Amino acid sequence: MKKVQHYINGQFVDSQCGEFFDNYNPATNELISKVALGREYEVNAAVEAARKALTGEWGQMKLNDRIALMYEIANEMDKRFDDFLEAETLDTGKPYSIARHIDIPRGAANFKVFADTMKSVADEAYRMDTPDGKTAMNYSMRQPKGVISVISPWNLPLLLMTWKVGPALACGNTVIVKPSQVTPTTTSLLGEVMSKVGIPDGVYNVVQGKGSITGNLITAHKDIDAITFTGETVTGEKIMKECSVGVRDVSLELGGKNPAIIFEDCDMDKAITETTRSAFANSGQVCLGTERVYVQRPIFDKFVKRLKESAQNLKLGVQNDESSDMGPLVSAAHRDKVLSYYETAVAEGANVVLGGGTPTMTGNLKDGYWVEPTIWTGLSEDATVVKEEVFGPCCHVQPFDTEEEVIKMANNSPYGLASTVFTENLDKAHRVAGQIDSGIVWINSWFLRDLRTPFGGMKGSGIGREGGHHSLEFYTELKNVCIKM
Ligand code: 6OD
Repeated sequence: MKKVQHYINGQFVDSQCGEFFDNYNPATNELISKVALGREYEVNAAVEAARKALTGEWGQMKLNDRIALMYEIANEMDKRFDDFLEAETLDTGKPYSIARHIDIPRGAANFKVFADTMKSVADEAYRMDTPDGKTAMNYSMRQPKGVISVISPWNLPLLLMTWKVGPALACGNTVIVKPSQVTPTTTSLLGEVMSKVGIPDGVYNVVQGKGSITGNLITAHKDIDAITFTGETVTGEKIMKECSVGVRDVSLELGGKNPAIIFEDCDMDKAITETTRSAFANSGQVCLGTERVYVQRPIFDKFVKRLKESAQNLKLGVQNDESSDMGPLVSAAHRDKVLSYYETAVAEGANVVLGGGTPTMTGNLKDGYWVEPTIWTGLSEDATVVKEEVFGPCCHVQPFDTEEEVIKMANNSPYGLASTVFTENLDKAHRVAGQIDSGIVWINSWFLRDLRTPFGGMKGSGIGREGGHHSLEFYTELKNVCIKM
């Protein structure tokens, strides 16, 4: 049986206590690997190695050499594209058709973009008159924040982990990564890449484990300078509380209940294509995904009919079937949670336009964690599935009459991560984008990412912005030097 180990101080190791936990293929519920369970010993060893590396070869390295290493990591990831693809799709159950175009290329891109960013970091300078008639010069400089812990989720494991490891290393920090317990493998594979390209020992560390054990040990460790986390809002709140001890910095990318606003003057084909993606891609397990769809009344019936037809055409299938569009959910626990939302929707009076249960799968797929793509109408704004993040392949579609009304509906949420607006009217697009409370607004598109732009959420969707130069705010300390002439 394959083992997934920790990567600490440049070495792949089992846990000192010898404990492992099971990792399953979501499509079949078959055991695919045994994963080392990190406890205090491993967390302490990783923190110690990461701290030591800050003052060794890595800490002394010239910026240009560090930037060159970032490109080498990206190149090596590209060379091992198929290994990453295989590992990621087995852990998550997502089809090649998604991982090949989204997850895996973004792994390498996340190192390249921050290597590029570091080439153009500017320092500020201010000349001043001093009280005794002389002159002083102030200039700012950035230095690495120190040891950063990256706690990454299971929905886009490689993409979201490297989105944080990329800038952390490019800025000269050292990292301790704790991937989700259900998707451990690509984090470990990245250790092989780090070793191959010559990243010094202790710079990139991985401690595998469960959130309730390993995650808690990491967030409570006072020698970790900052934590960056992507995941559920409730966990984010706990991490933030923990980080208040020792006044440690935190960057949080949390949940969403993202609205799509479809105006009657939209290009219907575009709106259908993009909303099918935003609601059902990755089996709805994307924090940026659409779960609330608001459609202007004159086109409501037509839109619902066409969205249903489009979602009906999605082919559910295993990861290495090139023709499948949608895989299973990531775990049995998550499947049960999503199905319980499906039941609640019906209990609260939803009209089920499509799906609402589990599909009939055959052969060894019978035991996988499959759910149907689901569309509801007819619920009120207070209904559970209209308010809470489901994180499954589902959406509720509701009519609206006026622009003013739909902006209120869209903003009626404790979250504020992403939104989409479909209209061919440029003025309206700008006007509406300016009034929606979300960190990103996509007009006539979805998940179109320029990695230099600020990315993050408002309200309960997170704290901080990452991307391009914005990532420097979290991954560096800004210091002022004042020189009296
Ligand atoms: O594209 C990104 O950089 C990003 N952070 C996406 C987040 C997706 C959440 O599921």
